[in-house]
Amino acid sequence: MQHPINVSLISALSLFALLALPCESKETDEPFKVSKADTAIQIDGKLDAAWKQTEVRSLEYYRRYEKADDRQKTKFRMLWDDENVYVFFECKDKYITARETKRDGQPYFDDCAEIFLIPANEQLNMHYGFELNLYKASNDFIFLNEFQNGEQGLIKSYNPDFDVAVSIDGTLNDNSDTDTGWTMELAIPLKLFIGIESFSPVAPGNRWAFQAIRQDRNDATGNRRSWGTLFEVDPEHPRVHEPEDFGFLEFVE
Ligand SMILES: [Ca+2]
Ligand SMILES: [Ca+2]
Ligand SMILES: [Ca+2]
Repeated sequence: MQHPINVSLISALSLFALLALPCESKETDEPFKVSKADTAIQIDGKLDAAWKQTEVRSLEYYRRYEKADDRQKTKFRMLWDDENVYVFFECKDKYITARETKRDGQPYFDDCAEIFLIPANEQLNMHYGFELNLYKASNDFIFLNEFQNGEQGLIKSYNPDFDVAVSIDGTLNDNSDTDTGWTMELAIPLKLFIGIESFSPVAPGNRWAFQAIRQDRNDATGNRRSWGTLFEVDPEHPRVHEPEDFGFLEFVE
């Protein structure tokens, strides 16, 4: 007696097992070390002394690059103290561009720095997002990966106060010359996380999940840009908001 249905079931189960194989886990990656700032941080876009004492890592995972200049170097750093977490992007850029000026618009079509924070030691289905272009136009939000029926929800009305400074070495929106690059420095107040700060407080040895992204637009018009991430996104589904692609940071003294 034949049971073809069982064979299909086994095949389906094998396929499912294959598909369910986890990607290389970010939990085994070396966490990104975030040192405590031993002096007051001036938010001015400059790499002052305190920034020399924390880990620096490049955003090596490039996507959507087409041209020779689409993979420009980005160095990333973070610090913390009792008031803020600090973020510093240092970006090489031959063609510095910006258009968006409104809050919660589309800075991600410009040269843009982005950090997504899960203030917990687990890749939860939510993150705080900060995306800023060189006009400091901020798209800030709380992202919910599964709001309802498996669909994402985006709370863009989250409009926190935080400090940001940009410095530009080159000419903005003028591609007749060759620029050198830009920096962005952020101070994100810990009070933005009131209510969940007890789960993984900002203190030595504790971890948060996070992702850092740099968007790079080099054309005067259109929305074409490449991007680089600190942690690799799934090449089959290159989307920046997937928590399983987030890595971890660790607060250290
Ligand atoms: Ca917002
Ligand atoms: Ca220029
Ligand atoms: Ca650019």
